[in-house]
Amino acid sequence: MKKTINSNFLWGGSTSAYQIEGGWNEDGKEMSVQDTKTNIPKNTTDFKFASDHYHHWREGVAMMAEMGFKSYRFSISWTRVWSYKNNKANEKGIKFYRDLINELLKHRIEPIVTMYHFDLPDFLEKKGGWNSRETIEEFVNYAKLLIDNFGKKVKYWLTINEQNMMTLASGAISGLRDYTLKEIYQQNHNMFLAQAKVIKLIHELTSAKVGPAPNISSIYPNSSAPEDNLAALTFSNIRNWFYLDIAVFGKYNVFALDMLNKNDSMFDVKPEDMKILNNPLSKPDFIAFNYYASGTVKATDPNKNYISKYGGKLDQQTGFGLKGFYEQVQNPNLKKTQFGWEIDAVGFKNTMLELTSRYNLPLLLTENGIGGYDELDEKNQINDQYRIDYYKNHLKEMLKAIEMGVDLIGYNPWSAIDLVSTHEGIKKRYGFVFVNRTEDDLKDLKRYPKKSFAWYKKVIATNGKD
Ligand code: BGP
Repeated sequence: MKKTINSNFLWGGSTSAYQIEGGWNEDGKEMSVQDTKTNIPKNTTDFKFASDHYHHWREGVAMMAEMGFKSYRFSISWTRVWSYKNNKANEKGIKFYRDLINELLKHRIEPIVTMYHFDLPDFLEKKGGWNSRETIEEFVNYAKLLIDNFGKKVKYWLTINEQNMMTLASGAISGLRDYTLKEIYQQNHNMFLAQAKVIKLIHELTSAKVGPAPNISSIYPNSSAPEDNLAALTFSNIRNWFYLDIAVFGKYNVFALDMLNKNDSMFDVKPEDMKILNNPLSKPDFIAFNYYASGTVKATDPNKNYISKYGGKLDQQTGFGLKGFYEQVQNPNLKKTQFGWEIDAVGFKNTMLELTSRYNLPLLLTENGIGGYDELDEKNQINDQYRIDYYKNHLKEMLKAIEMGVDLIGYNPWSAIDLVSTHEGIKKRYGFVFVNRTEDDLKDLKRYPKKSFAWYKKVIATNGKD
């Protein structure tokens, strides 16, 4: 029988705490690395007010319910629920998320909760951040707090959002300094240990399902030259599979290890670490993944002293390079978004097929979408047909992947509501709902459904037929 989208498919949308909430210092919230970021480019919104979801969340949930959401993927702000100043839980912060979760459940929207989305407490960063093993235990304690408070209601947990981008593009994401290769991989190792411990905890204490949420992209070679193919294999393994091989198989990826050895940058592993990473209770139940675009690379020219570690402009989708291994290039076959990210719906299908053939686990899409400039017209409407076109093409390929046997349990595009982009500010919008504010003017923060809102509502109502 032909496989198709299940009737209990988790159609929804996605956000993250620091990009949507605002209320940055309210009700006892402390600073995260996003609040203390100093490298925010001029004229780019910071995260102090964001979309002011902290004061508009009920209206936000009502609009999600109107679209027919079956799920909402959001993150909890670590510094809102735990006070390092008082060394205890912040009850007001806990209440915020308890109310949010209850409101979602009232509307039959399944909460999919990310524990950590780019917003490490500044207190921990100052003590060494993920380079320090202390952060592992802090993360476990924080996860325990979340399980104690929300564990009875949350059925889907995500441990860490885009660990791969957080480490490989650390400057662009969290504004922290450029780390050495060894430091980056030490951070990775420590995060893997933290994740393994938390997955085990969730399995021991609850009946919920849990998975990691990396950013995964199909990687193409620039040509059919064997050297370019090796570059593509290497980048794909370093960017994608390194982060999942360890979580699923408990093994470090050979391409990444080779690259680290050649750079004399191998991280420290304690004898007991591999046991922690291989505990059967620490295995994910599904793989959550974020997909925006594919990537294309070529071999690097050994005589060209062209890059620092990571080459030119770096963000989640562009600018990766590692001397002697790969250099990311533009793909002449693909169109680009207004913000320069390539658009590749077929790559979305390919990515799911690669994930499935490699790990054979259920998949959950936790981010996919297109950032662009949206403005209210004279009738207070937003015609974001370009967003509808993007989604239509991606959903077509998603269906093909499901028909081929990919076990995709949900689609939660980025973003449910407009929010502040990681490095482009509020001008780069992703939502089905427009939030009326600009870079430098908070205006009235009123919410307006965009054209894509009605379109997505129909998609959900027809289970993907639109
Ligand atoms: C992902 C992040 C999100 C979000 C999204 C869009 O990598 O998990 O937090 O920001 O990318 O990226 P941007 O805001 O940079 O356009």
